[in-house]
Order: sequence, then C-alpha cells, then structure tokens
Amino acid sequence: MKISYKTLAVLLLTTFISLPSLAQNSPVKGVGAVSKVSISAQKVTMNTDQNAHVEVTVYTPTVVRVRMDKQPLGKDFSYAVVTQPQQAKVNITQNDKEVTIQTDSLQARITKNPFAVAFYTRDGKVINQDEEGLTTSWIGEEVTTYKKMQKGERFIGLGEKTGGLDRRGSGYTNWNTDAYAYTTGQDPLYTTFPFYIGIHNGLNYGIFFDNSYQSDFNFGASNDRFSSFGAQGGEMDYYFFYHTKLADLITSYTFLTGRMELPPLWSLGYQQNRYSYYPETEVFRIAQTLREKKIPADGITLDIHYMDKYKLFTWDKTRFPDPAAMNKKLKDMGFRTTVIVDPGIKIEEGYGAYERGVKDDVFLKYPDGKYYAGEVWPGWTHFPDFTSQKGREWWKKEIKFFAETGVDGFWNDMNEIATWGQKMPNNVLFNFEGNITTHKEGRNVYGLQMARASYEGARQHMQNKRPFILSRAGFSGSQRYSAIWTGDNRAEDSHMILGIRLLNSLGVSGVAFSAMDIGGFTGNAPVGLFARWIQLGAFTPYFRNHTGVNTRSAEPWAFGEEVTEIARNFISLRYKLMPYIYSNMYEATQSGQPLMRTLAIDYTHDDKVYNGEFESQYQFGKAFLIMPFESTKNYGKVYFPQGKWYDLWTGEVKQGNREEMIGVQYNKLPIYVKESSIIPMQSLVQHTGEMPTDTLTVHVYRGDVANSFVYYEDDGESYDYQKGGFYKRTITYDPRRKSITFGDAEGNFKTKFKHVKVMLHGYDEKARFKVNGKKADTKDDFASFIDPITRFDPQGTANPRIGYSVRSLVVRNDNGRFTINF
Ligand code: NBV
Repeated sequence: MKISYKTLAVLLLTTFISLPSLAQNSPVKGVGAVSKVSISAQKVTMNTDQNAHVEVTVYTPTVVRVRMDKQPLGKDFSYAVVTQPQQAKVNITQNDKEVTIQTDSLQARITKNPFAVAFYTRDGKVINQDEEGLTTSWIGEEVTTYKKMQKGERFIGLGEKTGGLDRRGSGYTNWNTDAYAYTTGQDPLYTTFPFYIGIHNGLNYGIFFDNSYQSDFNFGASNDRFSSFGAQGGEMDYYFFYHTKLADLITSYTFLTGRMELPPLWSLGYQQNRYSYYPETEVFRIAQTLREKKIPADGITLDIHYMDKYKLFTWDKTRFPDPAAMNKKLKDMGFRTTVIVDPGIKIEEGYGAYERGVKDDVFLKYPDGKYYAGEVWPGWTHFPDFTSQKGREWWKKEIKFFAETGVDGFWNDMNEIATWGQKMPNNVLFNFEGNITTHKEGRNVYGLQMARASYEGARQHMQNKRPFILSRAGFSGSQRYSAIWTGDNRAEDSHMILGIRLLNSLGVSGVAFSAMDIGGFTGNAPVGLFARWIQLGAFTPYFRNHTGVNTRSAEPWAFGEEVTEIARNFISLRYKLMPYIYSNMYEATQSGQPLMRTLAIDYTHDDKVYNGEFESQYQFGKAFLIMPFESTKNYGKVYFPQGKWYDLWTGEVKQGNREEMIGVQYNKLPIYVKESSIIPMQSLVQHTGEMPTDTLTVHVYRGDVANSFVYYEDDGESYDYQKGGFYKRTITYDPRRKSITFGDAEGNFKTKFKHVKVMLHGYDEKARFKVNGKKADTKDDFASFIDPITRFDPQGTANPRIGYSVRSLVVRNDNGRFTINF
C-alpha cells in the first residue's frame, strides 16, 4: 500500500495528540513531573504536576526512605519502624533534570520529568531503579512501584512464603490468613514481612515496603520487565537498603524494625506439645516419660482444652483442678508451662473476661458502634482491639491470671484474625492508635499487636523474669515481641523441607526466633519422616514437637525404640550445643543475624546456592552446614560452598565449591562444620535448669580463614543482663598468626565453667601447641557428637562409637585472656 505524505502527516499528528491524552484518560495514574522541590539537611520534599506529594529521607548512610501519595502525606505512623532518621553526612544537590542525594554509601538520583528514583553505588553502578515509563502509579486506591528487572536479578525474603529460595518469576500476596493444612505452594500464609532482597551483578539491596494493607509483590511473575510492590490502600512508603554484604542488609533492616530480646534459656530447649494434653495426669505422664526415657526437655505446652469451654482466661476445673500446683510441680521437674491464648472472647453474660472487656469497651466495632462478632472455638466471640492502648492494657491485666499460676509462655494463636476460615467484614474498625482505620489496614498488624500485648503483659506480671511469647500471625517488627511458628503444616516430607525454607526466609526478614511443628500438624508422620524431622528440629531455633487433635501420638517414643534413640541422640546434642545456640541468640539480639541462615546470606553471589537441588541447605549459626534430606532418600546430591567442610560425624574434610553425591543414614542427618569454626559445648543435661559440669568444651576446626565467635552467658532467666549481669568473651581463630585467642571476659556474671577444654580438629599427634607461650601437653581425645543406636541392632553386630580422635587441652578458666598457638 502506498501512503501519501498527507496521510502520513495526519497519522503522525493523531498519534502525537492521542498519546498524552491516552495517558491522561488512563485508569492508571502516574506521579507526573516534579513541579516543586524543597531540600533540607537529609530530606527532599517534592510536589508533582499530578498532585503527588513525595518525600525522600536519608535514615542512615545506607538506608533511604521514599514516601509518596496522591494527596498530602498523612501522619507519619508505623507499627513496624522503631528508629528515627540518624544524623548523617548527606549532600543534596539539584539541577533542571534531577535531584541527587549522596551519602557515604550510596547515591540516590531523582529524575524530575517524569518523576523516577534510582539508586547507585558511589562509583556509579546501578543498584536499583524505577522502571522507566511505569515508576509509581495508582489504580484507584491501589498504589504500586515498579522497578526495572536487572540482568540476572534474583530475589529472596518476604518471610514466611512458600516457593523457592529465589523468588524470581513468582508473585506473592500479604494478607494474614489462617491457612490450615496449607499446600506447599499456598500463598498467603499467616504473616506479612514485606521485606525482600534483590541480588544482581555482584550487588545486593533490600526493600522494606511499610504498608499494612493487603500488599502484592511481583518478581517477574507473568512479566519480563519489572519487579513491583504495591498495596490496596495507604501510601507508597518504602525503605531502600544498600550494603556490600547481604548480612548487613539484615542488620540494617532490624535496626529499623527492631530486634529480638534475649529469650529465656528454657525456651531454647525441647518443647513437647500436642493438641491437647489433658487432664493434668496426662501432662504429668508426658513429663515423667520424657525424664524416664532420658529425652531432655524444658517445656510442655497446653492447647485449647485446658480452658473451660474454650473460654480464655479460665481453666477447666475438672481437667486442671489446681493449675498453680501443677505448674509448680512441673517446674520442680524442670518443665515450664506455655499456654495457648486465642483472641476471641466468648460472648456470655457472667463470663468474667467478657464482662470486663465490655466494661472497658475494648472490642473491635462496626462503624455504628456495635461490637463485631465472629465465630470461633467458643462460639460467637468479640475480639479485643490490640491496635488501641486501651485494648492492650485490658489484655495485659488479663494475662496476670496466668502469670499468677506460674505460666511462663504465651502461645498466641488464631490472631490473623481467624474466624473459622471465613472472610472478616472490611467495615470492622481498628483504632490504630487513634488513627481509626478499617479491617483493610488493620488486619495484617493485628497479630503483631496481640503478641505485643502478651509480651508487655507478661513482662509486667512476671517481674524480672523473661517470658516466652510465640505467635502465628505477625508483621515486620514481630521479632521485638515474639517467636513465629509456621502454623498447620502437614506430616509430609515436602512440608519438612518447605518448613526449612520458611524458617530460612523468616531469618532473612528479621525473625531469628522461629519454629515449625516438628512431625507435622495434620496427618500422621511415617516413622522415617518423624526420625528425620526430629533430627532437623534440633537445628531449628524454637524446637517444638506438635501435632493436631485427631492424629496418632507423636511423642518420640510413639515411633518405636529406634526412633526414640535417634530423638534422644539429637535432642541431647542440642542440649550439649546450648552454649553455642545461646551465644547465637545473643548475636541475633545485637545484629539481627538469624540462627538459621540460608546459604544466600554468606554465599550470595554463588549461583549454586539457588539451585533447586541445594536451595534448602542452610547454616545453623555460622559453624554448621545442614543438609535437609527427605526421609525417603538414602543418598542425594549436596553442595559445599567455598571453603573446607568437616563431616561432623567422621571428621572427614570436604573441599568446597563442589557438588557431591552423599549417602544419607537414617540416624545421622548430614551435618558439616565450616573450617575455622569455634563451637562451645557443655555436658549433657536433661533440662536447661540443670547444672552442666564445670568444663566448657570448645571445638575448634583447623582452617585457612580467620574467624571469631562471641561466647555469651548469663542467668538465662532474668533481665539482669541489661545491668551488666552477663559473661562475654570473644574467641578468635587466626590462621596467619597460628593462634586461638580467648579474649578477656566482660560483664559481671560468674560463668558456670571453671575449665575450658579445647578440642582441636584437623591437627594430628605431631602438632605442637603452646598456651600463653608455654609448651602445652595435648591429649588424644575422642570427638563424638551422638551415640550409636545400641538398643536396636538387628544384625546383632556391636555398634562402634560414632566419632574420631582429635587433640585436646584443658585450660583453667580465670576469665583472663589466653592464647593457644599451633
Ligand atoms: O488450638 C488448636 C490449634 C493449634 O494446635 C494449632 O497449632 C494452631 O495452628 N489451632 C491452630 C486451632 C485450629 C486447629 C484446626
């Protein structure tokens, strides 16, 4: 077809004219072009020709906040963020085209027409940039920011989300949901952690989207152009983090949203659960059996049947005639009691909690002032508004009821809010600290605020004792008040492995203290699956065996003699590792670093780590590399990242940067130790209240890399550590200087350990050692972490001890610095 010049001109003209008008009529509204800029020391405020209001603030040299709305920005309020902008060296300049913000760590450039944000390294490499043409926009109330997908970009994080480690190609929704017996691909689950990390071209950054409306993240799901995050209401309000090391992103994110407090030591022990143990004789039977079978344990948890007809803040008097006496007796046996608390308060005249709640007017309401009622366990119930000070104060008073009967732990369930899996009406109002809002904005933070109220209540009534708080629902910041567990999983292999990834991902998103139901909540775990799961459970932060109401018994002994031994072995190992685990928890309180570390944290730019075959491998603290295998596998491929790795059971050294097919034994989860690791251990105890021997055994693994470990100890129970009641020393391994140094002890807590025994892995009999310059005699010792299975021996062959010989030496611990040279 021939086109005349005239037709061409008309065509061009119409295109020209119609393009902008199309944008104007588009149901998708953009930010527009910057029309006004005002600059202060660390903040740029802008208006645009589309009436958008923008604020870009430097929080720290590595954290920049971007906030915008299509109306003047609202009151600055967040349940997640606990940190104000810190004074920093910032240089802000502008010209016709852009505003440039320069900190010591990064550069943010804001293009004016149209408005777009991009972040660069100081030497000009793109870290993250708005996708040109899309940037940020609104569809009605829904606001979304679109980021250009960088070449090879991967994404990790978002907390408790199913799917792979690398979230590229997937989309996710945050809407706290009671996800009973969820599938391994289900989304959303119970919690909302809108923090993710992008990784590309040797760089990594974090984005935290601080908005509690239902939010959506798209990491290239059904699109090849962008990653995006958006919410159904509220402001676009995100924090951008940049560090060269991925671990530092977690530290910065937890600087912003807070870190966990030191948990009570008992909560790191083994916890026995089921839905439900009752009456109290059954509770004692379980406690007694654990002791008789020498399965160390610290906690027994009571599920909903302890209550009188599921009415909160009551005890069923027939099942539990004297709860205070029961808890006291349990405590004497070395057990702490945790009780479940649900938010729904039964509507019933004469029921104390209900009447007190009405009197204090604490329940969620409809706009006409009538209380919202939903149906759960006790029937029709009202729900305290935990987003109001009044609601929390009421709950705190009620919590006293348990504190007085010697309860130590509070397990917050059903706080998504769960109302028999039904939708909750959106016109239910939430106080939101006086900024009244609807269910749409309130829902995702309800669980966080319930956990907060439980925590504050427990603190108030338990005097100087640390409470343990567990929550199913949560939001960014939950780590300040509670541990999070992954709800109603299934007794299936795929759930065990998924559970590991969920916990690894929670760790990336600031939650260092987390759990999954070991053995699976729904269904009955086959013997082999339970055996594997309990081994893995020993290497998760909160170690709880739990199962549903109508499943078979799932205590370790319910699976036969052999599994009982396996469970005993691994739970015992956990108790021997308590000094290591507790020190790692201390680390989490200081830097936010999780106990369960996906390999993406330390081996960020190693592609293998994201490979489907290896993505669930993780480090437990920095020393252990755990290979989670399905119970059905007798062998499988594993990946050793860079460095040298010691087989925990045999001492055999594996070179890193390598895949290997390994055999998996039923009773020995494959575990490796990183070269240069420092692992403090103690003698076996049956619960954390029992005194170990006075020797701290520190395993040191010969290696080529420098390493250090902060050993931490305190009474494990009180808040005295905040007033100096701790014992802390840094242990350093230096291959260049050929030294292992125990630094001076800090703090005024008296350590339990009079001697330090150093177990030296990777050194033979010929190796010579000196302590503080003086020749030291070493002993031939046996490094053994578990016992062989002795009672179950079908072949009738003798069981050799599992372990290998190492050199060891003992130093009297006078708390002063000492150095071992090799
Ligand atoms: O309180 C009963 C259960 C509890 O055991 C479980 O751990 C929670 O996730 N709870 C859910 C109530 C509903 C169970 C179907």
